[in-house]
Amino acid sequence: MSDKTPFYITTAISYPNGKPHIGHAYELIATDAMARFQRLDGKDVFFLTGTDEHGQKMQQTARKEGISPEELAERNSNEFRAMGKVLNASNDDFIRTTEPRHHEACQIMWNRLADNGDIYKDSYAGWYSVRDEAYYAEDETEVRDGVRYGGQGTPVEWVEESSYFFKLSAYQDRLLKLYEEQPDFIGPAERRNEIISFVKSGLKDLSISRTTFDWGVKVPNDPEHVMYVWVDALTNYVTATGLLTDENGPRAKFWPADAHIIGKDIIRFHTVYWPAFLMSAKLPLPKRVYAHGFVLAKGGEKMSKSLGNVLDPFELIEHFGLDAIRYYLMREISFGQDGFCSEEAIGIRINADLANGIGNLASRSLSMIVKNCEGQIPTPGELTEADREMLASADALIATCREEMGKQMIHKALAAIIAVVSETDRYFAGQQPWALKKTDPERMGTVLYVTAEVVRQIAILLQPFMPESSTKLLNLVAASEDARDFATLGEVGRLKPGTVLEAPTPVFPRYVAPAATA
Ligand code: ME8
Repeated sequence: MSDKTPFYITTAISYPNGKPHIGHAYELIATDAMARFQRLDGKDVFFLTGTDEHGQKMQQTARKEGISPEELAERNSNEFRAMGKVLNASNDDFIRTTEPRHHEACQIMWNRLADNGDIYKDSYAGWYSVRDEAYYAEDETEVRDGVRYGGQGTPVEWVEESSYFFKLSAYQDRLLKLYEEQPDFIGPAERRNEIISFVKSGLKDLSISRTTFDWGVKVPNDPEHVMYVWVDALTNYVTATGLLTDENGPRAKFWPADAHIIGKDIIRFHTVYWPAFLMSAKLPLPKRVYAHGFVLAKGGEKMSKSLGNVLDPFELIEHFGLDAIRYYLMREISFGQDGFCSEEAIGIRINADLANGIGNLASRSLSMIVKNCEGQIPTPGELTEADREMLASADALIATCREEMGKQMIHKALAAIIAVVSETDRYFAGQQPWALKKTDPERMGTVLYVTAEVVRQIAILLQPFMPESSTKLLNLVAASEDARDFATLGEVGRLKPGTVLEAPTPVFPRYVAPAATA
C-alpha cells in the first residue's frame, strides 16, 4: 500500500462519433500536465480518460456510415487511444462505456437512485438535441428559418415517449447549498455564477431513459428502456475506481475525484446533474469541476469542416513537434478562457520561449562549462547578492507553481517559470561569464554554476508540460534519474560540483516557417 495521498483526475470522455480534434487534444494535454505535476509532487495519481460510446448521436452516425454502432465505437475509440499515445498522455486507464464493468456499475448506480426513491416512471414530451444529447425546455429553444434550435445552437426534435424520471427538482436547495459551502466546486468563477443562477431559476425533473432506440445501458428490470446517455456517461468516473462493485478494491480509495476537467459546453451536466446523482446514490462528491474554454481557429472562428479551418492535432505535431504543441496550448491559452491556435502564433511563441529562451540559455551556459571548466560542473565560490537572488527566484518557483496548478491556472504556472528564464538571461548577460574567463575564472565558475542550477530546476518544473524535452534538459545537466521529482527542487538537490557534462545538443530547434508557395 502506498502511503502517498491519492489524487484522482479525469478528462471528459469523448464521443467517438468522429476522429479526435484539437479540442480533445487540448483537454487531454492539460489534464496530463496536471496529473504529471501531482505525480512529481509526490501524490499517488490516478488519471482517467476514455470514450463515451452510447446514445442517439452514435447510433445515427453509424447508420449514416452504414455500419453498426459497435463498429463505429471500436474504430474511433481506437483513434482516441492512439491520440493519447501520440500526445504522450500518462493516463492510468482508458475507459470505454461499452465495457461490461461500466454496464454493471451503471446498473448499480441506477438501483441506488431508485432505492433512494428518486426515480419514477412517467411519459416525456419535449425537445431533444441529438448533437448535444440534451433536453431543452421550450423557452431554451428558438426557431430560425423554420428550424428549431436548442440552447447551444444545435437543432432539436420533438420527443414523446414513456420514460423514467430522476427527481432533480428535489435537489435544488441541496445543490445551492453545495455551491455555497464548497465554493471551489465549480471553476472558473464565471461558470460558478452561471450555474448558481441556472439552479436558482428552478430545476425540473430529468428524463433519464429512452425507448425509441436501444444503443445504451439497459435499465434494470425494464429492458425496453436504455439509460439516458448522460446518466451512463457521468457514471464512468466512478466505474473506473471500481468502488461500486468492490469498495475495498485497489482503486476505490480514489473516489471522490479531486478534479474533473471538462469543456465549458458540458458544465451543466457535471455541476448540476452529476452531484445530484451522487447525492442520491449517497456517494461523496468530486472536489472540483473545472471548465476550460474552446480552442478556436485564427480570428476566433469556431472550427468547422465547411469553413476549412479545422486544425488537426496530428498534423500540427508532425509539423512542430509534440512538446512545442503541448507548450503552446498550455502557455498561450488562459486555461478557462477560449483561445486561438494558428501556425503563425505557434511559431512565434515557441521561438521566443523555447528556442531563444530556455534552449538558448541551457546551451550557452552548459557549453561554456564543457569548454572552460574541464567538462565538469564547477565549484561555486562565495555567492554574491546577485547569485543569491537568482537562486532564490528559482527556489521560489515550486511554491508559485503549486499554487497556480492547484487552481488549474496552468498558463500562470508556465508564465512564472518563463519569467525566471528571462531573469536568468538578464543575470547571465549582466555577469558576462565570457569576459570573466580571463579576468576571474573562479567567478566565471560561480556564475556558470548558478546558471546551470537554475536550468536544472526549470527542467524539473517543465516536465509536466514537456516531458520529453525536459528529460533531455535534465540529461544535459546530468541530473540522476532518481533526482528529478519536485522533492529535489531547491537547496537539497543542488548540482554537485565535479559532475561530468557532455557537450549540449540543441533541445529546442528554432522554427523556420516553410517558404510560402506561390
Ligand atoms: O461532450 N476546444 O464529448 P465530446 C476545447 N461525451 N475543448 C473542446 C472543443 C474545442 N474546440 N470541442 C470539444 C462530450 N471540446 C461528452 C462528455 S463526460 C462524462 C461526457 C471538449 O467528444 C468538450 O468540451 O463532444 C468536452 O470536454 C470534450 O472535448 C469531449 O467532447
